[in-house]
Amino acid sequence: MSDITRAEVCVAACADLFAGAGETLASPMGLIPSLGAKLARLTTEPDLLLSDGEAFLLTPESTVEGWLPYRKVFDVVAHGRRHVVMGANQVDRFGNQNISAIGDHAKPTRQLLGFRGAPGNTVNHRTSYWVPRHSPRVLVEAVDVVSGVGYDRAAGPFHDVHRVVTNLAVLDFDTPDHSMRLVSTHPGVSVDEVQKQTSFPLVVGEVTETRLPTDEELELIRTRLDPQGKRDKEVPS
Ligand code: F8G
Repeated sequence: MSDITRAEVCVAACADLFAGAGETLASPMGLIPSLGAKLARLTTEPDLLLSDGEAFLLTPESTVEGWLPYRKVFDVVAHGRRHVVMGANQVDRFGNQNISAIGDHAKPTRQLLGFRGAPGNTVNHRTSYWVPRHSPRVLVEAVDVVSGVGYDRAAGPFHDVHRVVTNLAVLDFDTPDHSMRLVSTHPGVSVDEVQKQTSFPLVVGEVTETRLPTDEELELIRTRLDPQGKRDKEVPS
């Protein structure tokens, strides 16, 4: 199907983040990760729990199916049956993430969101990142401030930075020193292009092409999950 968009490839890659998750709370930040979590729930992961981030558990069509008030989210974080997909202003080769500030900490040039739940998330349960614009200023050698904790810092037994999905590629940390590795490039993207848009040398082994969504997944994305096509605004083809 030649009309599959880059955004749809990214949604399927985000759905694959939850492969094998079972009865886990998915906490996807942003549109594409949210579509991915809902897609996983409707296909391979029927037990995945989706929260509205406020008080309820919802079905993919936003019907209330449970009560999860804000304070209870902290219990789930500590318990560890959660997989958060956070954004990142910067993410480095060991998976440290920055959503707090840019520049020298004593006098930042930009104040961003703050630390939010990032430190607690990364020490307690599986964390992935979504980067809609893969560029050298986001994929940096070292982050300016550590919000989410990476593999080069002592982060304890539950630390598990799983993958980074970007508009160009899928990356992970499955290397001897947990340095970021290129897993797959999206159709039409070369390994060179991904490297050029990354400030540090990626580990490049057997790189595959990111899979295309199946016909069933495309149908779900286009008719049930995002009929207005908002996904293509976040990731233009
Ligand atoms: C930069 C860069 C860069 C941005 N280099 N400059 C500039 C140089 C840019 C702009 C300006 C602004 C558990 C839990 C929680 C909770 C609980 C429960 C979490 C504890 C819930 C509530 C809470 C955290 C969830 C996310 C973040 C999702 C995104 C954003 C973004 C963009 C972060 C990517 N590299 N970058 N600039 N949150 N958001 O040129 O300059 O800075 O830039 O889990 O919360 O508290 O905890 O951020 O920045 O996951 O992904 O989209 O702020 O919008 O506008 O791009 O234009 O002003 O000159 P942004 P942006 P200028 S878990």
